[in-house]
Amino acid sequence: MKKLYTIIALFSISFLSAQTLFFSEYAEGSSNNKYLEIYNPTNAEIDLSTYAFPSVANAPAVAGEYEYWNEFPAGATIAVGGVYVITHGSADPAILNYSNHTHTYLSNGDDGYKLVEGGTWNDADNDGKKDAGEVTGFTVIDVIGDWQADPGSGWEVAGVTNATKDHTLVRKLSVTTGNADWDDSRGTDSDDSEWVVLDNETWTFLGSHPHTDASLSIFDFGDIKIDVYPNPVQTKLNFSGLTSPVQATVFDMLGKRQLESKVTNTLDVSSLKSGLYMVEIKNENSAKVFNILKK
Ligand SMILES: [Ca+2]
Ligand SMILES: [Ca+2]
Ligand SMILES: [Ca+2]
Ligand SMILES: [Ca+2]
Repeated sequence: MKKLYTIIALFSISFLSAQTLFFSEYAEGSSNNKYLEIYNPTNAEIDLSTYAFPSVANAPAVAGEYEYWNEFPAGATIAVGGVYVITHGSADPAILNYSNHTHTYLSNGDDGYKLVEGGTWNDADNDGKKDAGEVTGFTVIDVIGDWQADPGSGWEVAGVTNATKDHTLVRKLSVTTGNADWDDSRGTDSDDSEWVVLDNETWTFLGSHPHTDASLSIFDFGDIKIDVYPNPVQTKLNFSGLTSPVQATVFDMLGKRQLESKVTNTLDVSSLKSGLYMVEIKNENSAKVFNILKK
């Protein structure tokens, strides 16, 4: 149990000090059906003027450095719990419908993108453009791919070869902040990856985050699989797959206990105020911590 409390404490600290915007979805489909979705998990609207999404095309000119400094349009913001969608300008209308910003050079599978904040610009050649190497000192918040080398056609994610090409990637519900470590984020299999790899041209999850579709929210609890939904939740959180009651405890972002109950099928969360919470479920053999958003 000590270990679990340590994990909870760490989670709480990260919520307080380091929760950031992150890439919630990525699609590299057929022709120009490409997009990046960015999610705001914080409790404040975020002004994107100090953020950028620099990239490298194929192999980087200088390993580890960006080639193209891509900025958000003036006045761009992301609401609390909202998403910001960057699409190719010639994407399918079903994608363009959700577009907040169009950008022509999105990845065709082997081009690394990073979500970054801050940085200092020195316009070395005085051309008014933020050329490669001119912006330094920025903080990398999240990544899809890296700037180390051309991966070939695409990067492997969750054990799926070339997952960044002709697939849609959706960030798991359990992810609450960005991760600058691509190898850690992509993982090696469907359990340790922060991403769910979906078929080419899957756009069902575009335009919002997080998602609780069965394929995204089922997780292992001991030797059974359970599904928790809906999320975001308004009144009742449903548990499917549990065969005997578990102890459920709900903590707020400060790590303060807000609810405690035995649960087999549903947990009434109607008394909670709106916001992000952490739920711990446990029985004699297993324990699991996940996040919910109360509407
Ligand atoms: Ca493609
Ligand atoms: Ca490319
Ligand atoms: Ca320049
Ligand atoms: Ca989404």
